[in-house]
Amino acid sequence: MIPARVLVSYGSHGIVSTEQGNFDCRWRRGKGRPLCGDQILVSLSTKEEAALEKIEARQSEFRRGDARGRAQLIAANVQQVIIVVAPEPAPSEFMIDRYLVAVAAMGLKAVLVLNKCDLLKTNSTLPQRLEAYKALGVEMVRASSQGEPGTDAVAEALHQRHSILVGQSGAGKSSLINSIIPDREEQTGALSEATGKGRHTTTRTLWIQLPNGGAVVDSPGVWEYGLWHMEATEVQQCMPDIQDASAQCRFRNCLHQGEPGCGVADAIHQGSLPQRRLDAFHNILSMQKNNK
Ligand SMILES: Nc1nc2c(ncn2[C@@H]2O[C@H](COP(=O)(O)OP(=O)(O)OP(=O)(O)O)[C@@H](O)[C@H]2O)c(=O)[nH]1
Ligand SMILES: [Mg+2]
Ligand SMILES: [Zn+2]
Repeated sequence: MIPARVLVSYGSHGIVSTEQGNFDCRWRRGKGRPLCGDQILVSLSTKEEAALEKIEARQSEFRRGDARGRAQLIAANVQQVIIVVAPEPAPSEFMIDRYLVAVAAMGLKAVLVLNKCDLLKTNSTLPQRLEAYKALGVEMVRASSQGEPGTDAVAEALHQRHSILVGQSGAGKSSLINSIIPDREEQTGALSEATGKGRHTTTRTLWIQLPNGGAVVDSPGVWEYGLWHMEATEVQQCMPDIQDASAQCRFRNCLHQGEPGCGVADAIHQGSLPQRRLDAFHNILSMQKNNK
């Protein structure tokens, strides 16, 4: 048996990377279903085919909620989530807030990328809206794969780490990776099926090794990123600014919807908490209700 990394996972097989090269690998009944990014043990039957023996314990699982609020697993063993946002397509309101709740719930680190800066109009309010997340300790870097300021800052954020790029379809995730890894097409040549022929839209979650250490997962863009089912208290624990302000609420189970003695309402009134963060909290709670 030899160790392998799952580059892409299909229903009954996947492509794995080993010290002896990449192999098509069969998943086997009773051995579990590997995710992109899983570390596994495989046995090599012929030179061309490998079979799954064991999935190693995961350090993390990146997930999303489906339309019914059930958790769907996307990738294993990432350490940070790079949320890619661009002037075009205009970011969906509250999507960043939902990603940040998910990242906190998964115990990962978040980085915001303001991409396609070449398209940024001087009067755009987007940079300012993204800078506001700095108050939550989220780093924001600017990038463009078609002009200034280039992609160096993103390359630096990815260096020696395991990251997943997420965001809306068309935000430029794959273009960022192509610009950071010039030989990417070569590396993923065997995976052309996974990226879809004649289309640019990413259709499969792919693990891509970085030349100087680390790896980046490219994932299909989403229209809306949904959360899996969480209780209101758990959502709040994943929104540190709301959680802090709620320490002053008179009622321990206050949902900050006009209850008397609400510390969150006070914080907004005093200007220490933006109204849109509370709106995001309520947006998440109402999406959670629709899930059930
Ligand atoms: N002007 C400009 N266009 C860009 C930039 N990055 C990507 N694009 C264009 O935006 C479109 C979408 O880019 P992709 O890299 O495929 O976007 P993606 O986020 O991977 O999209 P999905 O795979 O569907 O999630 C393409 O037509 C790119 O040429 C950029 O920095 N500036
Ligand atoms: Mg893509
Ligand atoms: Zn309250």
